[in-house]
Amino acid sequence: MSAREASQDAPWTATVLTLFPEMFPGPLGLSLAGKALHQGLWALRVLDIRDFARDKHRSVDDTPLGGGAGMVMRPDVVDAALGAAEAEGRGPLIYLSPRGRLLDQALARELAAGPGVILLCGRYEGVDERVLEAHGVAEVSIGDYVLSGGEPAALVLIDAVVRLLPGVMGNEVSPAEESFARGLLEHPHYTRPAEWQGRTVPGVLTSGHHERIRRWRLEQAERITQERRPDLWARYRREQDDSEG
Ligand code: 4HQ
Repeated sequence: MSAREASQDAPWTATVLTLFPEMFPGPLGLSLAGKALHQGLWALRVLDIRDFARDKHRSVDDTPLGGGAGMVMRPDVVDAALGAAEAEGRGPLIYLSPRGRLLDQALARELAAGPGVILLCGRYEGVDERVLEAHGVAEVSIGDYVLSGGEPAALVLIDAVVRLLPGVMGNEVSPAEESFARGLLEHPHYTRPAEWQGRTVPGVLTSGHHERIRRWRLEQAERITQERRPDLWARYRREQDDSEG
């Protein structure tokens, strides 16, 4: 039985709720994720939030109570859309928002281990708070900056998860071996020619000495992490201590 059959038939499924369904699959229809999508290694369902608007103008937003700029997505419309998405199951309900838990490799791994995700993409100033409460929606942020909508964040989250699914990575480094899995930034990479515009490749990489190459790459990854990301370096050192001690 294949990994997919063992996981009870349906592949990992991203359900996206959006006012801009044309943005999907977008870049996820190409390259690694796109190939895996066509192979059925994961599935994408896109629901147009506007389809759940009930009035004749199909309005999805309204002005903020208390005043102020912009518009807020209506709770009744978002409720109907979430209800439709939840009826089909497949994973935690997540609203993309700068207020959420920061997306990192650990969260990507957690989500990849489950049946899928239901992603609510907000536009305007966001969604009426009560509908998030009523559905017990979790919030995830892709970083400390402001997007004009949740859709690019949803694309980022799905990309980070899909490449971890069984069978998706093909010939490339397995997710367990890649640098970030160990909590380090990547070592430098080189290809031919060994000299280019007067710049040479570190000699060890053309030495054929696999153990020395492995050690050199680890040293470089550690040096770069220490220099650029003291936060990741501190955590890496802690985890090393814990596993040695
Ligand atoms: N937004 N990480 C505001 C984000 C965002 C982020 C999404 C902007 C939701 C209403 N989402 N809308 N950063 O900036 O996830």
